[in-house]
Amino acid sequence: MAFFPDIPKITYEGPSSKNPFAFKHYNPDELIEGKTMRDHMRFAAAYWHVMRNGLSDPFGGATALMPWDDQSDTVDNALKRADVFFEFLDKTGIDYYCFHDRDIAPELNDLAKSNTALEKVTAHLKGLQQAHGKKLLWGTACLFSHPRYSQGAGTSPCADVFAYGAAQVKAAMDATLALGGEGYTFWGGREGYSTLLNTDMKRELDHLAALLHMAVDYAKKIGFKGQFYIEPKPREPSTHQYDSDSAACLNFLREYGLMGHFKLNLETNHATLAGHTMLHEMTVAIAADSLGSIDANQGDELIGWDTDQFPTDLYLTTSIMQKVLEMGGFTTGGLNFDAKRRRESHEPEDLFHAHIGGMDAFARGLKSAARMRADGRIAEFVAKRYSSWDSGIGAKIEAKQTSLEELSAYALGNGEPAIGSGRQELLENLLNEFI
Ligand code: XLS
Ligand code: NI
Ligand code: NI
Repeated sequence: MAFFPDIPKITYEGPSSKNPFAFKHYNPDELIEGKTMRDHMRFAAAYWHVMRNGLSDPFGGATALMPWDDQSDTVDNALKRADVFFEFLDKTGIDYYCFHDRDIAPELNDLAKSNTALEKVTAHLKGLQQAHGKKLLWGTACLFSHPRYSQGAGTSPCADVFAYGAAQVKAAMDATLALGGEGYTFWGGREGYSTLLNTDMKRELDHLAALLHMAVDYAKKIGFKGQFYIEPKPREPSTHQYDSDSAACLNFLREYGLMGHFKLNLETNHATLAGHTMLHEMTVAIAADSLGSIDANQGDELIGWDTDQFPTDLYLTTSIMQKVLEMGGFTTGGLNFDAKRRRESHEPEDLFHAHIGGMDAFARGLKSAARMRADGRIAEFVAKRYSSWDSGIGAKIEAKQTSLEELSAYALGNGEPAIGSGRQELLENLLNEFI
């Protein structure tokens, strides 16, 4: 059945194509640094945005046209949506997807019924994955929409709510395992606070860590070998979210003995909400060997919300792909379009324009980053900038073979140090050569 009858299969036509339903830069089988573009990117579509986002905003309701969706919270409607979604994956050539339990299956009026609904949809998705050759990048549980989670799930002041959330995590992990998911994500939108007047922060953090440890234990029990991720975000919906940025997440994981079990799933718009660039967040994560996956989107500097726009900024995609190449590529992770169309882009074909644009923007970013690396001048400059650490007193400091006394004697005999220019403008000009 064709739910998008007017949309052809999107193929690569090259930069001179004027066809809006074609890739101008994303050529899945083209080799870059010896690996296909498809394998570099590992593009994923977000079930929640493609199938479930009606495009409402705080001031107005849904605008998205979804002629296939009868708007009922039924398993039948959920199964039909899954069929639509896989046609979308086929036509865009996206290999992976990500979901929350409540995106793919309805939350019914009791937990047992919701679990059964999730199992039914999971079985259907398994068949669709096999038939269409698609894979699950990661699954997750929605522990933020239902009113019971208004004060958190893993950090709820109410133990019964925590238990309910844990039950949802268990069922979502079962679904992820059944679908061969390569990862499982925790994004704690409500795991934070609105006011510290009513909050026992230490106790809440202990509980959140306990939930994550239970997930690690359960994964062992059921044989789930996928990668666990934490997705940082500073706020929205909570006033302060505990997993606020890369550094805060890493500190939390270290403090609670979870470093070996979790990597980070970094989202561009969350980085900017935290007052960082995505490049900063990636650099922090890579330094701790903890960059797992990416939620690819971009924010709007003029709005200041998590606007989850499709990535089109070539400087951004170049810097992201430069870091991905630098770390040796994704292993379990990928580029998940956690992005939505603007409310004004309400027609089904806009889903295609959005993803085509994001994929082409990343393809250009990948090519620019590879050109930059092949050229080598930027890397050479950085290596040279730090070359005083390669020998002499620098090497001694790095090897921890010196002391304040020795360095004092050295500095006294050395005169005023000479430091070279940082050459920021030159490097910015160089970067522009490759974009
Ligand atoms: C929301 C988050 C969310 C996670 C998955 O801002 O990005 O969509 O990716 O729960
Ligand atoms: Ni996200
Ligand atoms: Ni987001």
